[in-house]
Amino acid sequence: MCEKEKIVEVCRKYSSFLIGSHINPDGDSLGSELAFASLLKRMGKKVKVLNPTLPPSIYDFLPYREWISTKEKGEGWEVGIVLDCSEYERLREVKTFFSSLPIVINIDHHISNRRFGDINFLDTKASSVGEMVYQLFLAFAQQPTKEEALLLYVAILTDTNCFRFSTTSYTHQIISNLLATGLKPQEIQEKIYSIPFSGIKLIERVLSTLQISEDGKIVWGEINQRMIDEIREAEKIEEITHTDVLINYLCAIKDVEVVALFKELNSSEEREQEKRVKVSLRSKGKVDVNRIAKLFEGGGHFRASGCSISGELKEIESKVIEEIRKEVERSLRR
Ligand SMILES: [Mn+2]
Repeated sequence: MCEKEKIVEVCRKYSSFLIGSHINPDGDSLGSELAFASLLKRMGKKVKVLNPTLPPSIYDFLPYREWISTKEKGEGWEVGIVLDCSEYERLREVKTFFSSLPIVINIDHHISNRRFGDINFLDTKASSVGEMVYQLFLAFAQQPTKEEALLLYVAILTDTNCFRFSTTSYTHQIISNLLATGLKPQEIQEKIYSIPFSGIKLIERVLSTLQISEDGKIVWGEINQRMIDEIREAEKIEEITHTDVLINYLCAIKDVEVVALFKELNSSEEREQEKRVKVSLRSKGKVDVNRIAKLFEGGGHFRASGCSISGELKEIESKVIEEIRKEVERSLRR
């Protein structure tokens, strides 16, 4: 029996499910977990979606967004389903609610996945977990509803950076089937990718920090806490959204192989104000940035990875750039 069939069997047999995904959820984790939760609910199952952190506000428009909770007491769920999450640690505070369950299903496409489930449905070639969840719908002999199709569309759209990375003809066939439910792709893309003025002001600041290696293969920039505070004050806003899409613009620079963005994390996100820097890494396809992220206890994919390191921004920057240089040299020499 293949992993998909095992998942169908478990989902038919049991009646209560706890579904979760990684800290700071993205479009793929949210779309995948909500679509799968909706399918199970349609089958009459008891379902709860439990995440360590709430979604960013750009995803407020997603159907069933209100199902996501960050609180749980431990109510004797039978099956845990963890999506788009390479390891238990990325579930942070809610980790034990999943790891203590009798059956855990792990559905993921990260190369760095640790196979922590009782059933591990892993496909590192899949563009997104959304694509894998679509396959599960077929394994259940179910077509997605319009709402579920929207969720899966967002999952695939965002993880492929608008269908640029890791897509195959099969990915586009799935997209075609999803759109056939009546989705309006342009409206959805505008909701996710239009950037507020404050975001553009932040890009202006980040561009002024850009550096490029002598060989032109590595580009990096930084977002420090001062920039964020100043823009927040000038624009009179609470939160600057879209800091994550910024790195994708930098990937457009010609002949660059690796892009890195260093972002000082807001101390309130972290326990006891310890200084941390979030490092986002992107590759054009020749250099495996997952190998670099792993050196700093992070991980992800060949072309997109990240890690979070405690310490001072400048120090971390030079350490990471040093490792990127080695990896670029190693990869391009082959
Ligand atoms: Mn993903």
